[in-house]
Amino acid sequence: METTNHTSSHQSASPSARHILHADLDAFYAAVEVLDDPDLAGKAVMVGGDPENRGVVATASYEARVFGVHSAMPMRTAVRLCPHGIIIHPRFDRYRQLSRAVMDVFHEFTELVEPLSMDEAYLDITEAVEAGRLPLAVALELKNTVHEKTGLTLSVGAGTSKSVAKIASDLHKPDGLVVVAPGEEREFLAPLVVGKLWGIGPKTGQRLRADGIETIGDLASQSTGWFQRRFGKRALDVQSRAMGEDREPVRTEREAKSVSAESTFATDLTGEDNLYPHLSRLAGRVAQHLEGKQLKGKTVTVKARLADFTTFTRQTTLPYPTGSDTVILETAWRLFSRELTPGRSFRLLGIGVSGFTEDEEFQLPLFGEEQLIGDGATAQRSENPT
Ligand code: TTP
Ligand code: MG
Repeated sequence: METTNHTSSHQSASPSARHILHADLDAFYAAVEVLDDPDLAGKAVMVGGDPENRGVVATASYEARVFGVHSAMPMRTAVRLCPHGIIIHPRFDRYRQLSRAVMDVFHEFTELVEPLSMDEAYLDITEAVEAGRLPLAVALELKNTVHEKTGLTLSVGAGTSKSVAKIASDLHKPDGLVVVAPGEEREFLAPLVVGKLWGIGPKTGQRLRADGIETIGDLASQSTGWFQRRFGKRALDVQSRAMGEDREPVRTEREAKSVSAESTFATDLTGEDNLYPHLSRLAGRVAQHLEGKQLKGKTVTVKARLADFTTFTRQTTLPYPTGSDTVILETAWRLFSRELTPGRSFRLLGIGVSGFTEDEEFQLPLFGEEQLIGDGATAQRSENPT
C-alpha cells in the first residue's frame, strides 16, 4: 500500500478546521470482475461494450491502462492498443450490490457521507478528529475495513476541504492514501497543473496556460481583481479552491437539490453525429450519480452554450421520477434536438436532473419507462444570457 503523508508530524488544527475524506474505489467495475474471477488478477481487463458494435470502455484494470486504455474510449481502439486485453460485459447489478456494501462501511465512520457516484464519496470526519483521532488513522481504517468487508481497494485523500481531499485521493491511485495537513493546502496544491482543480476544464486550462499560468500555485498567486476579471461570478469560488480554502459542506443525499454533469468541448461542435455521443455520455454520468445518491428526479434540464457564448436551458418534467440513463438521454435528446439547427455550433452541453421525490418508495408506472416519456411530459423554456 502506498501511504503518503504530506504533513509535518504535528496536526494541531485551528479549532474551526474541518476534516474531510474523499474515497474512490480503484478501477471499480474491473476490480469487481477480478474479485469474482480470481483468474483475472494481474491481467488487462477491459469492461465495456462490444468492439464490433461501437462499444465503449467503461473502465479498465490498471494493467490495461499501461497500454493507454481508459474510460470512454471506443472498445475497438482499446483492442488495438491492448490486443491481449480481456473484454468483459458490465454486470451493473453486481456493481450496485458492492457499491451499497461500500457505502454502508462509509456510514459506519460518519453520518455525513456525500456519495458522488457508485464508487466515490466524501466523508466529513471532523467529529472523529475532534475526539482525538488522526485523519491518517481514520483513513487507513476506512481502507482496511472496506477491503476486509468487500475485497475491494480504494484510494483516499484527506484534507480540510472537499476539493483538497478529492485532488489528494487521485494523486497516488491505486490503493493510495494522501493526507494534507491543515495549513499545508497551498503548498500541496501549488505544483499541480491547473486542470486538477474542480471547475477548470480543458478550455479554461488552455487559456490560462496561454497566459503563463500552468500550476495551481501560479493561479493562487493572482490578485482578487484578476480573478474577478477572469472568472466573473465564479471568481471567489475558483480563487478559494486554488488557495485550498473552499468551504463547500459535505452534503448528505437528502440535501442535494439537483444532480448534473456538463462538459465544454475542446472545439465547438455541430450536428447530431458529433453531439449525440456527448449527450449520451453526460446522461450516463448523471444516471450514475443519481444511482450513487439513491435518488430519482422528475425534472430533466439540458443546458447548452453556443459558440458565441449564448447560454440557454430547456427543461421538462416527467410524470414520474427517474434515474434511468436511457430515459434521461431520450428526454434530454428530445429537448436538445429541437435546438440543433443546421450549422449551429455548440461549445458546452450539460444535463441536470432535479425534482427529487421525498418518498423512498414511489409507484412504478404501469407502462415501461421508455413508453411513458413520449407523452405526458410538459416542456418549459427558460433563457439566461450568461
Ligand atoms: P471512476 O472512479 O472514474 O473510475 P474507476 O473506479 O474505474 O478507476 P479509478 O481507479 O481511476 O477510480 O469511475 C467508477 C466507475 O464508473 C468505473 O469503474 C466505470 C464507470 N464509468 C463509466 O462507465 N464510464 C466512464 O466514462 C467513467 C469515467 C466511469
Ligand atoms: Mg474509481
